[in-house]
Amino acid sequence: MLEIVQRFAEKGYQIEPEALEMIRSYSGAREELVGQILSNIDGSIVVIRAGHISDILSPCEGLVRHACNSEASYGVVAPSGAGEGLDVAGLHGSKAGDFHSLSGKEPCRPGFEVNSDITGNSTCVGEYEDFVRYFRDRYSKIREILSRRLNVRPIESLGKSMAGREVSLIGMVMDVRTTAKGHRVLELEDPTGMVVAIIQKDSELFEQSSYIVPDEVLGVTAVSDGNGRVFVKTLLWPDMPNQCKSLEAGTGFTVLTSDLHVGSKYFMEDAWERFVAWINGDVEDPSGLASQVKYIVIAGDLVDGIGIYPGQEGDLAIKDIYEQYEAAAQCLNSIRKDVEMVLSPGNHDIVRQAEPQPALPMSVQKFFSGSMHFVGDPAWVTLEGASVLVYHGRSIDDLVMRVPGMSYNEPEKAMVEMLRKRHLSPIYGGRVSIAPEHQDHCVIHEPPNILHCGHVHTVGIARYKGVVAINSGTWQSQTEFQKKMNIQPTPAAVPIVDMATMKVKKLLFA
Ligand code: D5M
Ligand code: FE
Ligand code: ZN
Repeated sequence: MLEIVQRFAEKGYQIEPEALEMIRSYSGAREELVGQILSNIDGSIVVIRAGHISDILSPCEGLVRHACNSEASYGVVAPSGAGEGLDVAGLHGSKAGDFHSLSGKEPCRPGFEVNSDITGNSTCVGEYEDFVRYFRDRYSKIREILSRRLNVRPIESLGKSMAGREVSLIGMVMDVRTTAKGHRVLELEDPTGMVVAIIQKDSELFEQSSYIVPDEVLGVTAVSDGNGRVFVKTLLWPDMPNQCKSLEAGTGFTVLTSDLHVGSKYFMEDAWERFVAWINGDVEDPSGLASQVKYIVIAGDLVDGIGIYPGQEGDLAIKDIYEQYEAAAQCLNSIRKDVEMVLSPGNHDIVRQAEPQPALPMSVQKFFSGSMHFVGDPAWVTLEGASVLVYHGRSIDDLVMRVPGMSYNEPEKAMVEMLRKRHLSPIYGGRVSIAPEHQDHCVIHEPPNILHCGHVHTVGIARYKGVVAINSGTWQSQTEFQKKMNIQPTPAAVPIVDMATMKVKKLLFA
C-alpha cells in the first residue's frame, strides 16, 4: 500500500485510510484506478477522501479534470472530519448533469470538440532534467516544421573542412545581442553543438533580425568560417504555410471575449448586462446577429483574483475569490442556455500561474450552469469544423518589451509573431513563467483557423496567411495602474466571427 500512498504524495495529495482501503479492495486494475483518480481529481483538493473515489467509480458523473498544483505534504491522514479547515470541495461539490463531458466522447453538439489542453495531463516536477526535455521537445517539434523547407546539417559538423562553405542549420536562439559595432550576434544551439551566427549591420537581413527573440527556434543559411562562427545569408522562420487548410463552412457566429475581471471595481457590469440583453434577444437587434450566436469563447481573466499584484485589495469590489467566481458565474449563467461557452483561464484566475495552465478547478466550476466547457490555457478546440487556438496571451507582454514595432495598442502584431515563430510563448525567463512539461504545449503544431488571445485589454484583429488572429479586449475600464503605464484599454468591444466565412465584426457595448 505504501507505493499507492507514495504515488499520491508525489503529486501532492494525502489520502485518508478509508479511501486507501477502497483502492486496496478494488477488484479491477488498481494501477489504472490510481491513474484515473490522479487525472480526474480537483487539484485544489489536499486530501483524497473515499467520496472522491466513489464519484470517480460511478460512471454517470461529468468528467472532471485537473493537474498538479496542490501543495500538500505526503502521508495518510485521519478519516473525514478530522481534517477540518482543509479544502475538501471537489467532486462532491459538482452538480451532476450541469456540466458537459470534456472527454470529447460526448460533445454537446456535433460542432464542438476539445482537442488538446494540459488539464489532467501535467507531467512536470520542475527539475533540471524536465527543462532539458522540455526545450528538446520544443526544438524537435519546430525543427520538423522547418526541415520541410531546409536541408540542414548538425552544428557539430561545422569543422575546419567546412570553411567558406554555405550551410543550413536549425538552432534554438540561446542569446541574441547587438555588439558595440552594431552587428547582431546570435548563439544558436542544436542537440549536437553551438555556433555563433553573425548578421552584419549593413546586411539587408539586419532589420528582419530585430524580430529574433531568445529561445525561439529558427533556420539559417550561412557561410561557415570553419571555426565556430557563421555569417548569415538568410533567416527562415517556421511560419504558417501560405495556404491554410480549407475550412468546412460552419454555421452561426462565435463571440470571442476575455478579461472580464469580475470582482474588480473596474468591471463594467452595466456594459456586460447590455451585452447579455443583446445576446438573449431582450433588446432590438437591427444586425440580426444575436440570435445566430452559437458559441462564446473566453480567453482568460474571468475574475480579478486576489494577490495578483501589490496593492490589489484597493481595486477589488469583491475580496473573496470564491465570491468573485460566484459573481462571474451569475454573469455567464444569465446567457441563453443554447449558447455553448468555452472558458480558458488567465493569470488572474485561480489556477497555477505557470503556463500551460489547467482548467478551472471543480471548486469553482460548480457555480456555473449551462453548456460550459472548462479548458486549459492554451487549448485547441474545434467549433463548427474550425480549429480555434485559445491562449490568454501573457507572452504579449514579453514580445512588446522585446521586439521593436510591437505595442499594446496593436496586440495582433505580437500574435502574428507567435504564428511566424510557431510558438505562443517563445521567450523563457520573462514575464511568462513556463512549466517544463515533457511536451511543449505552446508550439503551434498546425495552423489554426483562429488564434484567440486576450490579456492586454485592447481589441486587435488581423488576418495572417489564412489565420484569423483576434485579441478580444476586456470588460474592465482603465485601472489606475494602466493609467500610470499609459495602457489604453478598449473595453466592452466584442469581436464576433461568422463561422461560415471567418469574417469578423466588432460590436460595441460601452
Ligand atoms: O493585464 C492587463 C494589462 O496590463 C496588460 O496589457 C498587461 C498590463 N500589465 C499588467 N500588469 C503589469 C505590470 N506589472 N507591468 C506592466 N504591465 C502590466 P492583466 O493580466 O489583466 O493584469
Ligand atoms: Fe486581464
Ligand atoms: Zn491577463
